[in-house]
Amino acid sequence: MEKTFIMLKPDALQRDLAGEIIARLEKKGFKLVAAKLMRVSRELAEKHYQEHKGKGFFEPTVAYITSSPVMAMVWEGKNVVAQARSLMGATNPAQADPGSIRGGFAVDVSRNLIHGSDSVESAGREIGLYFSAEEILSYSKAGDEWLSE
Ligand code: IDP
Ligand code: MG
Repeated sequence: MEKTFIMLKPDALQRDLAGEIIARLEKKGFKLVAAKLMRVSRELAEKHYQEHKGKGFFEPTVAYITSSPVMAMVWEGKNVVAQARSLMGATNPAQADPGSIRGGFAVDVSRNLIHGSDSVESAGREIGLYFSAEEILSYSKAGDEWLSE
């Protein structure tokens, strides 16, 4: 089953939105298969955002992500990479659908609450940055057969 890397950024935890955001992913029908509350080091943040190195927002984004604890998670489900991005909304909350997480709970691109992998390939890379293989669980849930055939 497809997996994606999701991170609740420091503002999500500081603003008490962790439960609300996790609930949306749960209610959608995705399965949480790994989670840890952690402080991201500068070294890890630079690896995470390596594709943006050299851009103007790189340094502020690394500072933001390392400023306070985050919750790193792996979620599993059918087309979860694209569907989680859809639940998150556009990168800039000002342009995000108001029903989305970023559109509903954030106002500025520099504090957009949540990270989600942008492709299956990125998901594999990002999951590997934050989790070891043993930390990713495989289990069935009672409602699995009611989510897809
Ligand atoms: P994404 O998080 O929707 O994939 P990316 O373009 O990959 O968006 O940018 C990574 C992160 O960098 C964003 O989520 C946001 O935290 C930050 N960021 C992107 N563009 C800007 C900007 O123009 N100003 C400030 N921060 C930005
Ligand atoms: Mg991105």
